[in-house]
Amino acid sequence: NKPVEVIKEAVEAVAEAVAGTPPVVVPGAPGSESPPVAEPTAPRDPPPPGPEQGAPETRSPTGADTGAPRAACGQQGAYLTTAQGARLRDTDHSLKAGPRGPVLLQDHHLREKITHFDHERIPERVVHARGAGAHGRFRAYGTAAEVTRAGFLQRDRETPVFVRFSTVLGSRGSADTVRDTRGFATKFYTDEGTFDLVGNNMPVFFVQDAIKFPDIIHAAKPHPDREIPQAQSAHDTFWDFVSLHTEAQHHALWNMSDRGIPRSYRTMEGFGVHTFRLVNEAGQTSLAKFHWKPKLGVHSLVWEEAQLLGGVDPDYHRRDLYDAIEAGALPEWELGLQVFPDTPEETFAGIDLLDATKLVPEELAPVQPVGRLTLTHTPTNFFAETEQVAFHLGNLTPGIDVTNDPLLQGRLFSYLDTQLTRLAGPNFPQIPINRPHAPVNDMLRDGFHQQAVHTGVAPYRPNTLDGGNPFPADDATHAFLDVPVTVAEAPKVRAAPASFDDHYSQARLFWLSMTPVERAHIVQAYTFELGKCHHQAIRERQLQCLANIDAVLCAQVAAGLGLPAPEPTAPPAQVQPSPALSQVGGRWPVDGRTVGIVVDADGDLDGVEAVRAAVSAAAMVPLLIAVRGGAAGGMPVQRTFATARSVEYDALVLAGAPAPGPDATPARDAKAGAAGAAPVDPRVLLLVDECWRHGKAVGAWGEGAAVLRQAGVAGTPGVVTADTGTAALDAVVDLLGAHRVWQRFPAPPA
Ligand code: HDD
Repeated sequence: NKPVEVIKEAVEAVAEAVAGTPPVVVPGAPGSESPPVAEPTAPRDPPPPGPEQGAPETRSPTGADTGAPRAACGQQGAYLTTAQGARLRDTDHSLKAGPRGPVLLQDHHLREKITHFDHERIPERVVHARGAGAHGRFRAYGTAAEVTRAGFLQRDRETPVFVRFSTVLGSRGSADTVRDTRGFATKFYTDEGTFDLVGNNMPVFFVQDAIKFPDIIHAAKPHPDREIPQAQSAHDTFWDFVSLHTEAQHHALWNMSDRGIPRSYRTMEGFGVHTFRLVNEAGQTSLAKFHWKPKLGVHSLVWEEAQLLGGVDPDYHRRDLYDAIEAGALPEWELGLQVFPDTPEETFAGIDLLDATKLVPEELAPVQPVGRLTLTHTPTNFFAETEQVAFHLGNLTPGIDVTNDPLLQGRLFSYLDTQLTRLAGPNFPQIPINRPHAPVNDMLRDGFHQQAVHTGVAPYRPNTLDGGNPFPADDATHAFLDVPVTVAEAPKVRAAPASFDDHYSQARLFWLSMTPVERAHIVQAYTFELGKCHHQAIRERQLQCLANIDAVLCAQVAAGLGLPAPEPTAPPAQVQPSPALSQVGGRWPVDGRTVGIVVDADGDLDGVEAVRAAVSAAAMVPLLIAVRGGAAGGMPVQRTFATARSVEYDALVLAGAPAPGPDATPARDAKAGAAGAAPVDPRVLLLVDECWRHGKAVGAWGEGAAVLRQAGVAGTPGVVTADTGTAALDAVVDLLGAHRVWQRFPAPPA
């Protein structure tokens, strides 16, 4: 569903690059009027990456720019070869003793081809296995210079980045729109070394100490006996754990909120979660939390949409990210810092900054913007880049250091460790996507898959034989500084500070900060998830936790489950709500949003043409939906009534009232006919019905208005009609700026 212009541009770019060859046509591309060309037979070089595709810069394993073209090894020249470069004449037939005879063991090409295939898969990430990535750039405003000496945060400094978004629980092939936390990991290839900010779309975490990480993940992953359910927390072991291990309640509440089902990676906030220690040029330190603020605002799906998408388009978030970049709607975030004084208590406004189950409300410590991230290119190759990228919290650069947060400390071990299995050995930093852009001279040698051909004889220090190289750096030459914080003399214990015992006050703060519609969604989410648990005792124990968060929350979930609401075990905490935590309200850009346009051969096709152009001009994606594929009035039809489902569109515009297609469901036709009007294809009525239920803007002009009447939604909030297509679109886009028509939900925001 790339806009045709983009496809055409890409095709032209490829054709230009492959000089002397006939233009390439993407066979069957929507709107392509040329017939598919015959398979090219004249030898030619591989095509270069498409215009929207990036690739890791080709650096030598030591970080120096080789100036070499990006062409991957294994894909050079015009001819098919073995892995050793011997040219092959046939890759379709095994070497046999006669055409009907047995295959010969001496067929090296057969064995090499199958062996390599057999080993194509690597272990998926133990968590965050499902993800999508993109290349981009980060430009600093310079506003962080007072608190950190980090070079990439100095004014106007531009740094290449690679970002990977992910779900936590599902396997590599799981659906994108499940209810889960999302990962938001950013690799900054700075000239002082690589800095990785490995965060989530939620500012708090389930556990306070990394030693509990295997427990929460074992509880949340599928049950070990039957390996179900996939990619979700709606099952007994998850709620068994979080109801017993009550420090998880705050994060669980975020997962049950709309944050657990984002509309898009592009509409998620990101959080570094932990408190970091920053150091400025003068050596002064401060504590800080990192935030990513999306330009498009924070928006979510509604639960029914998320569930439908799991079947209709399991790759929804991945597709959305790529489509937006390819359509030129480049995703953007502002990086911000909450800065706190570095006091011995390491608290701010009474909040323990080392406790990852706590956030600091923005009303108490504003998020100060320090730079802008723009994603500019999709990967050239998913495996090489998105799958092999390896993040690590220990990848720090001068000016940013860690704190004693026990969750952070354990992570410092885990990320390097896990890559040794996942990427099979210690040389994974040499994989192109992981290569630093700063020069590397590390004295690390040998190991599996060593790419570097190291020179010299003295990978040790001190030495004279390699002229003393490499030399230690200092402040002036940008050495990393381990901040010499005083470590208190204390007994060796397995214990947490008393402040870590408060498990409910911030969960309550979050709940009280939600608007009524967001609270209603939270109640529905808990009711769904606990309704999926088989053990009554687990439901009851979780209700007890909810009672300790808020009596109304508990009562409403209990009512949904048909259980009595327990009393809290302690009086509820007195907390100030933080309006910044709500995602309802405000108006936002609509870049990269998808507008479905229902067309009818008898409708106003000129008007459709104008609407399509206006949607594209607003950096949104128009998708034409018609009874059958091909073209309508010369415009490409991207969806038919058989392939279209409402959940793909952020808004719907109707340009006609299409009669039932030959493959429409007869029962619904009869019903529509009985209403006295000319029957409309029932799948169009379903589109309208679902869009309406999900709070989406719906517009119509001309005959399209008849569909609204027949669907029973005419004249309701967020349903507009106009004389022309562009006027209808204007009204729809205006509504889309608020993300949803919130008035349609049973509990509208106050
Ligand atoms: Fe983690 C991956 C984020 C706690 C152990 N984590 C991983 C990824 C993200 C996070 C975004 C995917 C990176 C990618 O795209 O490759 N993790 C977090 C956040 C945490 C957190 C925000 C808490 C604030 N993680 C955490 C703990 C541990 C781990 C406490 C272990 C003690 N995480 C891992 C891991 C993974 C990982 C096993 C799996 C794949 C990988 O690292 O490279 O090491």
